[in-house]
Amino acid sequence: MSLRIDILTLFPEMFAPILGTSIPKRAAEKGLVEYHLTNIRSFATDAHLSVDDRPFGGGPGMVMICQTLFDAVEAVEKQDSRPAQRLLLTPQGQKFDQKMAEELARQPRLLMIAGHYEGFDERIIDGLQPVEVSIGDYVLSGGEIPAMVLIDSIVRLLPGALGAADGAADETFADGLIEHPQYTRPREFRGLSVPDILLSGNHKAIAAWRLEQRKLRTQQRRPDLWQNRSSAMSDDDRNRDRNS
Ligand code: 6GU
Repeated sequence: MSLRIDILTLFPEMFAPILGTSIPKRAAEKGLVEYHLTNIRSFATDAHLSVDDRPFGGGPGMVMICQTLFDAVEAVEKQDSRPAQRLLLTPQGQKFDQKMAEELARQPRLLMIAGHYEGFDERIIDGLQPVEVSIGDYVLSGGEIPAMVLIDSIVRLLPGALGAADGAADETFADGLIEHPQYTRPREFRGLSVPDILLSGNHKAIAAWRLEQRKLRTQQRRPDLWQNRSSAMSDDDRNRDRNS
């Protein structure tokens, strides 16, 4: 069964170039995923087709109203019997990471709510009980780009999404380490050469060099990742690490 992704947004047109390109496009063509875009505004009921209103208590900006979002979620969920994991994109959410991508890639159906404006009426969160997700500590104008970030990272994890040659298993973050350096032809470019070991044909030595590079680069560039990895490891792992 393929993964169904519903996207509720005021700007469905933003998604076409991303979903229609590269891996997200190929995954849909292969039947691994289906994308369903719904414009929240099509559930507006007043003459102005309102989806937002001024905040009670005053303050700047506008707040997404309950009615259009509740109606949209209920209507979209009825389109398919698979239960949907509801996700709401907001800078107040849990920080998205590779582990969350892996969990979401195992679901039968995801329903992403991308808001705009200053925020959501809190009763949307209380009533619809979505998992609130953020992609990092910076402010974006809306949840559309974050939704696309989630979709890209999730879809490429679906079995068969990547060509046999690609493979997601040994990439950065799969095991808490960033990637080793890569080189391709020519062997020398403007006086800069490729490390000799990569031209040696000794596959065991190359694998060992790459692992060492990944560890060194993780320690130097991402001490936060290195710390997490060390504290997650057993004593056996640590001894193996020290002796390798
Ligand atoms: Cl999910 N939404 C918005 N508006 N800004 C963000 C974000 C989400 N994640 C980081 N910044």
